Amino acid sequence: MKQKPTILNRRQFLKAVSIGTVGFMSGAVGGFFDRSVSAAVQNPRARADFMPDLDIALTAIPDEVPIFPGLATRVWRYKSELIKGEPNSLIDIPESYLGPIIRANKGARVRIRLTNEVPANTIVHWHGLHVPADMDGHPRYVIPQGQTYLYEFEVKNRAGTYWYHPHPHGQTGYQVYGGLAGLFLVADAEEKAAGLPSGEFDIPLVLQDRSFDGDNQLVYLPGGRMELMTGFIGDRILVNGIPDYTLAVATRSYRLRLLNGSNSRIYRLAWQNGQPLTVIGTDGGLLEKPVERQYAFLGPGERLELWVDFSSYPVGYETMLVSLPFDAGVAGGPMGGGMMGGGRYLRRLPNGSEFPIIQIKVQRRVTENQPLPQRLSFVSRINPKTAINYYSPRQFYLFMGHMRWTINGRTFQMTDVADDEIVRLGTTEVWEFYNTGGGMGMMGMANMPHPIHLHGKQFQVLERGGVAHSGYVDEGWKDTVLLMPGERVRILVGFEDYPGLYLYHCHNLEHEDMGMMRNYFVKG
Ligand SMILES: [Cu+2]
Repeated sequence: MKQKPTILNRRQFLKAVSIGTVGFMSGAVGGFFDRSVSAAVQNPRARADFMPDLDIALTAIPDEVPIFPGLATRVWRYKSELIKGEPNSLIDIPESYLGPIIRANKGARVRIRLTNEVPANTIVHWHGLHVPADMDGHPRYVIPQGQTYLYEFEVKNRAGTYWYHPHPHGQTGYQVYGGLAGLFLVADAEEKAAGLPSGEFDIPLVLQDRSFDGDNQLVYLPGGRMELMTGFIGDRILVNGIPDYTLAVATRSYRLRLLNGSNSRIYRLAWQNGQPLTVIGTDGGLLEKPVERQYAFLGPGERLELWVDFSSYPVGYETMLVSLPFDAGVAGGPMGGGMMGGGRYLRRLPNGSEFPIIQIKVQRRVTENQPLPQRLSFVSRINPKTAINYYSPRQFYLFMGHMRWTINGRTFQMTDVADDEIVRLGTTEVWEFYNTGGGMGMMGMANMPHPIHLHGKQFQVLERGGVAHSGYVDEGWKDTVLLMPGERVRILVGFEDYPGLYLYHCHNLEHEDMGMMRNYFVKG
């Protein structure tokens, strides 16, 4: 089961990462991997008879944007153009450099023309969407600068908060960090019937952490190799690409759609004033009914939808959405990933520290309001007994081997699939992930949280075991599930509709880029 560490990939990765320490977004970073694999696979499935309801040109460009007073910040971002569709299908978040919000109805046929104008190979992954394998943004489909990749797919997902970001192997962390990410919101009749706050009362909130130098430029992985083991942790919290984010609200209810778009930071969300969180949705859309939590973890890649009512507060009232402290595990020795030890670099806002995320100000009084719906949607439970391997789940051990994070001791190879990574189209399975951590890191035992993401599928969490943690929202549909050190999670996943090669991986983007990612093959 164990594989030898792949020296070539490791070198390629370290090379890719070193770019970040010498001037972010300023140089050419393309061409790290085998072009014979990635060469110009434009789109084998584009069909002449595809009649899109929504047609969008999405272009990745280098740009400079004002984030702080003074010098503009060099970023990479998505600019977009609506070629066909309702005007509100494509919305730029005001004052944000993040990608536009793409809005589509369930059942819509979507065409997206991705053009690459950044000096690196790239490809876009539609995180959470159930699409054919060659529409999913697998790294083998990367396109070089100057080329276009045509996506055509039908939106089969239920209403929910999905998102998109680059997925070139070894450079995902760098490119997402640079600004390439956006929301993909799906609507349907069931969501509409639920009667949730909409329009200006439905607020997208993309949470990311960043570090900037004295010239307002992004700094990536200042901790070098040590920081690869833990993942990038920034010292500024940005919401929708904006620092010190303030949300001015009216005295009424809101729907807040939270995405953790950070490379590796985990948030333990709570209201500063002690009121519980009212959670109405997760990765795969609305829950059946609202649930309350004193706090909730949000790992990289995960989404959480909150309902909150400010009607009982006076104008002028202020509160905050905060991240509460938690034990973020240890990688690279007992000193917490170089946070203090080794003298290599100082992390001012370590993972698991306490900080404000969003400042809320009640700014105006309104009289109309919408109550919290007691019924949100229908979530069809997968019967565990329908899983073909219910009594012998497919097992995945997450641990460090040879100073790299692995899944079952393996790391990513572009088209590699092991015998135990092949599933049959039309079946349902139980997959069991063990965060065994363990192994020796660079300076000792390595134990870290790992948010595990499956491409192309929504799944249901069957049960958790191992160490006991609270604060998860495992209800409803998920595409990313967080495992704290020592934890075990069983999920139920169905392999419907589409055969082909898909990814599963840790969504700590530095872990992913290191190769904590594998293919699984859906055999038709
Ligand atoms: Cu990980």
